[in-house]
Amino acid sequence: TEAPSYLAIDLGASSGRAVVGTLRDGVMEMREVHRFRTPLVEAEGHLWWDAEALWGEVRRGLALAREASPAVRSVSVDSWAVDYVPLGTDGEPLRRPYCYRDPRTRGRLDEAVKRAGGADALYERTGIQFLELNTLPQIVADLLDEPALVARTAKRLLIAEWLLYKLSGRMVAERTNASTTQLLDARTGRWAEDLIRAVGDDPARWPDVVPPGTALGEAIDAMGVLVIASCAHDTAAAVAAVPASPARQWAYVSSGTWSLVGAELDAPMLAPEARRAGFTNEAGLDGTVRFLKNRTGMWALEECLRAWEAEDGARPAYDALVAAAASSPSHVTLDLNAPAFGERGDMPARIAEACRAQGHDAPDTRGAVVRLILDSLAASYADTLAELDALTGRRTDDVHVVGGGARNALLNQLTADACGRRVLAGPEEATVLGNLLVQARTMGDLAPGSTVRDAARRSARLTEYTPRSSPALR
Ligand code: LRH
Repeated sequence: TEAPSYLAIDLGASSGRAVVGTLRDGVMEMREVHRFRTPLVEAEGHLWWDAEALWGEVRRGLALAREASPAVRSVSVDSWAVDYVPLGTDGEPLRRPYCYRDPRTRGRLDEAVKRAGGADALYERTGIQFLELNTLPQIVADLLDEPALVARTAKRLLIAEWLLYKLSGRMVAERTNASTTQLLDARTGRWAEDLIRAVGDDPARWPDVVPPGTALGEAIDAMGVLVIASCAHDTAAAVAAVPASPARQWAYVSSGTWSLVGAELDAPMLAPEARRAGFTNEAGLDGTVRFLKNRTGMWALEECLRAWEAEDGARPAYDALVAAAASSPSHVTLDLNAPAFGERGDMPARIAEACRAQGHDAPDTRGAVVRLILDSLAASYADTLAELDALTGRRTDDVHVVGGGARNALLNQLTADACGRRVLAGPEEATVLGNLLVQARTMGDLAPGSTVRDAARRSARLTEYTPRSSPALR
């Protein structure tokens, strides 16, 4: 009999891909059939996602997957979190979705906290870190800036779920993604309806919450392919596929545009210390909690590459830059998590400026800039790991680095050095792997007794990095 295949469409803030996975002897083999830059629109002084172009890429991915592998049985979409498409009563978008980096939410978090009855109450209820990019401040911005549009909004769908709706005709909020809105009750995993009312909105605008692994129905234009809500949040899919061994205490860095640094817990930690340390309790697969902190990831480097590409008229070679960084001495580290680095544009200038503000020279070569970024990321992972261990009262043995950033060997070594822990890197396509494995489980294809993580471990190849010295060994 033919080995079963599935299609994962994974949408990151900088690029998207469609990958066919085939399950053979408990191992998920992956083959990319489509890759594209995530379509972004800068217009009217705002940053938006081009939702219609995204839908075009999803359809193209599905068509290419069916060509490549007629055995594809199911499809799922995951994406970055928090952003949403407002829909009218006819189910059509009322406007483009805003990008979470749009500055319209400035100051809206404070307003949201006020409406929600204070910081401790809001955190205790939702468990979600306080970031202006969250859905909650975005909704407050909508209510204040475009009340007429809100009045016409019948439903809101997060990006992945909007595409699942386009594919299946069913409107849902998948729990892992919905948890990032800051509008879900962290204990029940349902909409916090009274909180939604307290901030001035109507809970009827959100669809029913479904758990990851829910079959939604046949795809509208692909006969016989089942649409499944996998982990719709990319980070949840990646954490589900961390190839960790149950015998070790492990933490993860899900390394992409963002680096999500944290652990998997059985229950949320909702105390004010966790809030003050900036940790979040996002929903994971099967009732687990993703206790993690958003750290700036490859964003800073991606933005430098974009600036240098504009300067040169061609994209600089990534590997050559990392090689130059490897032979550049360490200079200073910056807190790249500071708001000044969160906005689009001028990244090399922002970095130079921040160095001078601290009384240092600006890095004088591109290799030195990249080195500074990687040293800064490693330092920020080490700080976060220390906070994580202090909050959870355990000592991490292994740091699993998954996602595209795991292919950066220099960063992996710097991370091992800074954390004083063994780093296990891979898989690079952890999000896709998690997405595919949850589909396989829903289809009943995982061997009896085999968990998603067991299958992830069998499917992954890991590279190990040991600390060269142990400055941070505590
Ligand atoms: C990573 C990610 C992250 C969110 C951010 C908005 O892609 O989903 O988990 O915090 O995007």
